[in-house]
Amino acid sequence: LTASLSRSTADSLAEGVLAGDRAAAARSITWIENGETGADRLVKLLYPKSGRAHVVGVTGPPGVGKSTLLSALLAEARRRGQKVGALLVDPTSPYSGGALLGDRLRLSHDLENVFVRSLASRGRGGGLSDALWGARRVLDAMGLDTIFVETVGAGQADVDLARFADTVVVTLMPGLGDDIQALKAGILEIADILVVNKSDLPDGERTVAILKSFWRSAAAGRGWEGIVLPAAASLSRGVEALWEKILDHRSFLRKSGEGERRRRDQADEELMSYIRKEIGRAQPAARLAEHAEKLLRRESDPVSTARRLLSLGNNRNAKRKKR
Ligand SMILES: Nc1nc2c(ncn2[C@@H]2O[C@H](COP(=O)(O)OP(=O)(O)OP(=O)(O)O)[C@@H](O)[C@H]2O)c(=O)[nH]1
Ligand SMILES: [Mg+2]
Repeated sequence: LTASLSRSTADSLAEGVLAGDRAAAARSITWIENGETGADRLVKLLYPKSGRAHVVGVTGPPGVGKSTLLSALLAEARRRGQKVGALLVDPTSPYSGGALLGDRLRLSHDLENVFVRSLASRGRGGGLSDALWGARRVLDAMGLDTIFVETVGAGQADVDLARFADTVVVTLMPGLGDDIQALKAGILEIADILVVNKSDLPDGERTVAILKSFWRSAAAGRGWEGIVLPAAASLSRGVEALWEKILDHRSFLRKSGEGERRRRDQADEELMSYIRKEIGRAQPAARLAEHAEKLLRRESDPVSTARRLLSLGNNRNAKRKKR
């Protein structure tokens, strides 16, 4: 009974999402995050209807003004009649039952109809939220033109974002351009567009100049010369220019084939995220720990154990399917 109930709920949620219903979208994402029975079916139903939305990742060190910038970008996009939404991956604050981070993302009047959702970044050592792919498919199938994703720039999450977003906007602030070598090894490598926010503060121009002279974008050589833009998000300065650049990058992706290349990477990544999920289901952490114990006692080796665990997983799935 529970199974058929969740099946019909999944069907009606999917219907709601496809009709653009924001309540249905919010519920769907909660389902996906909590790994409810039926969430798999929901993703299966929505996936074929997705793929149209442009995904823009906004990342950068803590406190540079990413959320303020995002909020201004959402308002700008709305003014231009675009359907937009945002997913905030927030490793610094505890999961709040899906409530948006009201204090951080100051929602102006223009944003009343914009779908914004925070996701806890749990699992996978500092990487992006496991539920992020599913949440993206929900917003995508809802018919949004652009989906923004905010992450705090920190190691693994950056690498993951580069294989999630179509366009990566890295946000910095005055002074942060000084140690260009340190930045180069990390966050600058994934950027398509660099924004020096808080350019109302001293040294804004100097930081822009330093970055302009040293930084080459991730797609340099493929026809996209990265651009460095000053902005002051809290004063709504530089936001229009940034939105224009995002649109330019979108058309570059389309024309150059780079967009297709990125989508192929994303498909790989999305598949891997579900493979990891399936392995986790078939081999719960407790069982993995038992196997690790055996390895420590040298009763087995990791190569054979991994192979055995994976084929065990397959048999289980095969049995489940037959039932
Ligand atoms: N002077 C100045 N302050 C700004 C500007 N943009 C944002 N701020 C302020 O910077 C602080 C941090 O802004 P957020 O938008 O929360 O920054 P964030 O990067 O999203 O922060 P985390 O998500 O915690 O990493 C807030 O107090 C903002 O008001 C700006 O352009 N100029
Ligand atoms: Mg923020």
